[in-house]
Amino acid sequence: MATRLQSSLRLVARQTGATLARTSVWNRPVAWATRAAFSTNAPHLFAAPHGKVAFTADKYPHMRRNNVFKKLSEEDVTYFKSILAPSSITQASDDLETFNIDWLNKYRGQSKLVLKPSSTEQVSKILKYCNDHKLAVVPQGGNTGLVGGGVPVFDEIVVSMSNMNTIRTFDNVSGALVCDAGCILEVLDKYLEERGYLMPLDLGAKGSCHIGGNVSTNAGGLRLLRYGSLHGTVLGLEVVLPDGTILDNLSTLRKDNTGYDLKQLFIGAEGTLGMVTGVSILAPKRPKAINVALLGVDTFDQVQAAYKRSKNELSEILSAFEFWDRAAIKLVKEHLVAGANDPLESLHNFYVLIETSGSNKDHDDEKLNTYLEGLMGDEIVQDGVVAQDTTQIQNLWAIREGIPEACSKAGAVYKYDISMPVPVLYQAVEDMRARLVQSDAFGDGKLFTSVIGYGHVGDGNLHLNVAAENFTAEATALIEPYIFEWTAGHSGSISAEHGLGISKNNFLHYSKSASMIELMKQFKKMLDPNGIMNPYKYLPDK
Ligand code: FAD
Ligand code: 2HG
Ligand code: ZN
Repeated sequence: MATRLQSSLRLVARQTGATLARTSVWNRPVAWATRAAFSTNAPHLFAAPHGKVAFTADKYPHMRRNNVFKKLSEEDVTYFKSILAPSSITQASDDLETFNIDWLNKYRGQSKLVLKPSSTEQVSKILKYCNDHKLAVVPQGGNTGLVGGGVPVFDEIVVSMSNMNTIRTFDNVSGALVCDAGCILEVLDKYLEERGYLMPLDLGAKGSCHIGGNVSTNAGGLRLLRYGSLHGTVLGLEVVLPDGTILDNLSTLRKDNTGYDLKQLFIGAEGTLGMVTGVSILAPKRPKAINVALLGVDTFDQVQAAYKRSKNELSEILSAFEFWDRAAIKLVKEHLVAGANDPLESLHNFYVLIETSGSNKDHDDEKLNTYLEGLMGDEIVQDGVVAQDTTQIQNLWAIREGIPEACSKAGAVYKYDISMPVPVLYQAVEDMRARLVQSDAFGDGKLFTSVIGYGHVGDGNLHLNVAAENFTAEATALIEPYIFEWTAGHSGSISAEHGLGISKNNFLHYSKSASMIELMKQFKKMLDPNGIMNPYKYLPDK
């Protein structure tokens, strides 16, 4: 151990030092690939044949179609044909599957119609018609959501934002970007890169998800620690209300204290209050110097110790502090997610990925070097590497970003996205494992094959993934509501960043009081009196 520690220390020190010599670890002949290859293919990478994904309505027989909603008729389609180009209307059953099935292959709706408006006015006409005729609607962005919110439950009409993808304006002085809601996150980031800026959020699904979807889920992601949540970076929104009213609040101002801040209501509303058609967002300057280090650690206490020190010693240059466990790296290795090759020599109980971003490389290198030497010297970490160039930076991130895909390849994955005080973060994983072992439900040939913990340490956000052979009522009953009770009992939130959709709506009371839920219902009623926007989701129906 001591020898390994010694050599690890040298390793990190040499890599962050002025000469930036490459070490044997980085010279290993591994097939590196870029992470974009994964994310741009996200929706269908591991999709089961569609016929095998059960209809949500069959899987959850207690759910009933609300017969207040009208069934789609030829007359309705004729109207939509009068306002949209033929290529913006999808009715063929094979083509509909992409829009009916979610990224996890868990939920499957039965929509017979997908509309792809190209302008805010078209969205307005669609919603007004649907509202007048009580046709239910599901807004859809990149369909990468993880709580079943972006796909229909029954025969709702899907309104896809994929044709609304124009960048409207960019202010090179303030960094305010105004764009259509259907712009893909990665495309926006590339656009900003050419102008010396970056998007203030980043996530593994960036090659597929839309900014409108990000806003509607209030996505957190990998750099929230540095740039904050969309509740702070979104400057304004253009929203079409269910009755067709266009709410133009595309402000580019940083300060505006005139009245209620209405845009906040739509950030994280998951398409239940209206359709977001335009987004104004504040882009920070792109950092000139980026470092990424990957560390191997023995215990979660040491992960916390490393995090505490990073806040002190890296402070203003710290831009991400992520962790994952041994079960996660095993799945990444087993399923060989593109580009995700582990450069550390042996397996560790925990891994920490630290990113620093700043404006002066020498300054950042020195700070990181001192920090890492301290961690090694005090035996807080056991091994580590620092990326030497952009490709290696991408490769280290590919391990982290590949975990959701690797988990999904492990079978049917139950996903829990919970926030809580950092000291109890990993206890949730340990308690869940212990519970499944005690129930004789964990291991080869048992109901569950893997319990994985990873997430955003800096945000107190754990992703607990439980891989099962199949999604079954028996498996579900072993983890729910247990995990929600556990979370509430530890002062946490049952949804840190993925939202509620159809998988968490009935558990909302674990995180919000009865009076808060009642007020939410009143907002919904006021803005969407016919309940046409994304029904059966978000708010409790029990
Ligand atoms: P969709 O999935 O299409 O829709 C999501 C919800 O928003 C639905 O309820 C939908 O009805 C609504 N909606 C979409 N567009 C609009 C619109 N224009 N107007 C109104 N409502 C709309 N999430 C995180 O928070 N952090 C992560 O780090 C993260 N990483 C991920 C990594 C992977 C590999 C995957 C598959 C997902 C990840 N997610 C993450 C979850 C997901 O990508 C995000 O929630 C994303 O923001 C969803 O965007 P989308 O365009 O795909 O939305
Ligand atoms: C991430 O941080 C995402 O990688 C996805 O939020 C987490 O799939 C998950 O559970
Ligand atoms: Zn996350």
